[in-house]
Amino acid sequence: MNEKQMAGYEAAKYVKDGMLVGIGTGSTAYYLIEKLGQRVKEEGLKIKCVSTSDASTEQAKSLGIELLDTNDAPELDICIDGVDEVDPQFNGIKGGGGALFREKIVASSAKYNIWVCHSAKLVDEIGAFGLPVEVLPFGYKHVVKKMQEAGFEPVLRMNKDGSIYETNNHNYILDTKYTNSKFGKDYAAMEAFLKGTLGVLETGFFLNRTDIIISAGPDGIQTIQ
Ligand code: ABF
Repeated sequence: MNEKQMAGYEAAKYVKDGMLVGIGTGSTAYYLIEKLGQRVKEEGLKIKCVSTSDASTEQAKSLGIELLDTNDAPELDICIDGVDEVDPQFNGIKGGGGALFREKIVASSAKYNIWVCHSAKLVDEIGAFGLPVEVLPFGYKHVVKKMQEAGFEPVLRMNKDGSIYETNNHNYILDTKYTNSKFGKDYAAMEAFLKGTLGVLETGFFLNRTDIIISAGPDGIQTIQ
């Protein structure tokens, strides 16, 4: 079992019969969904899930997991998702998989959040990964200009074939270096500036938005409160 599988499978233990569950996106959340599918099949686990991406929806459907639209599930019992980078203060970065907007909506509707990750995602200080920022395609170059003026370094995410990457919401993503911005390490101020910029829809800053982190590495599983 690889580390991401260990973390995903461990997190699946927190899911109990009758729960409404937010299921995340990415290669670690993949294993959470896989284990939930096994439990539905083998134990008759009764859960309803809200997915954060088309990819996770397809995987859950293929495993016979019952899905709900987020609009039909006002409050979830738990949401389990991956993360790209997280520091000891639980300042997290998400969006490497392009699902940050739906992930933040689903996570915000849950009573309890868990992030699952390889231990390599645990850093002393966030910054190396960059910050995915979801923007409306209409006028996105005006957003780029405003961000550059504030010291951010946004780069439009592209597909391998040279086309512009689009999220499941048909928006664009600006992958953004932020360590040279005028905000220093004030991530909350950065997020407020970005969210106040016309055309920015959501950022990959997930600041203190999880209750625990389950990480797995060469030394095994670690649950961080
Ligand atoms: C998801 O988890 C995404 O926001 C993020 O890109 C992804 C990364 O995790 P993994 O390493 O598990 O693919 O929340």
